[in-house]
Amino acid sequence: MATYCIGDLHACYNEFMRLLELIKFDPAKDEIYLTGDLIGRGPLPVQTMQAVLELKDKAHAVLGNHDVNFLAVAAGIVTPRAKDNLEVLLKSPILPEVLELFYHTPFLLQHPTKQLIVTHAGIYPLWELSTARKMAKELSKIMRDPQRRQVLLTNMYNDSPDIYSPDLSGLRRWRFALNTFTRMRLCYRSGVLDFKNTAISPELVEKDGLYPWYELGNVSKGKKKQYTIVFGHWAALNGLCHRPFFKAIDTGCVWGDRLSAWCFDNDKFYQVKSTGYIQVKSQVSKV
Ligand SMILES: [Mn+2]
Repeated sequence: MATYCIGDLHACYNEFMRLLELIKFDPAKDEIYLTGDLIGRGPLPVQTMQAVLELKDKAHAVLGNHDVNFLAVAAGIVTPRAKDNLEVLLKSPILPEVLELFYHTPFLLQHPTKQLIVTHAGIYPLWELSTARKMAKELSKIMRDPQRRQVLLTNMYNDSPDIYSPDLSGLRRWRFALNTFTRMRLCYRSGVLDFKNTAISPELVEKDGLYPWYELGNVSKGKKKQYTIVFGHWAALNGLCHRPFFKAIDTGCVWGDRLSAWCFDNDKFYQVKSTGYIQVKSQVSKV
């Protein structure tokens, strides 16, 4: 059985189907781990979510910031932005199924037998894996509870707190966990997160002491069982992080680049070129 991790789909249904063909995906033998941001910005959210629903237990996903934003839009907390292209999904008959799926989609996936961890943005560098697992579980509990979910979705658009403390409680604790699992990119050695920068530069590292989170990560280091952490979210990295235990697999399909799969079992990458968002968008408007 092969385990494939697939990067941020962002509603790029056509590329998703071409990638499944390329890897000769066989639902009888293979399984897929999706790094989240299944929808948002891209052209075909209904078809994409329909495909994910049809894959049933052959596809496992984590929640990304765009998926969580969709939940806030569906709950009437924020107005949908045209550029996110979510309205077609909000009006679709599969909406209840999609919402149910997202409410039960975790923030961290650990493979039952292979040394594989998947999250959307990464693992906060000051956390042991056990803490990350605990925080992800806490957060999922909130997402399944309609009242507390509403509180979190209403108050999630905020960068504070920017550093973890075990004493964090309530909304601040949930929001910190949500921000690390779905939005994190750069971090100071002290553990303070930075949400302003999206690209890595030598100046940021040398002058400001700001590192990609995985440079500081201690989840796999020195452990008997070394986990490979697979993540998406950071399209600007575009292939700059393929290390033995960290794999960044969002290769910017929705921005016109590529959709990528990484196979855990043979450590190979498989990629299809994006047909280009603008081009596909014009197809949508014809429907
Ligand atoms: Mn993202």
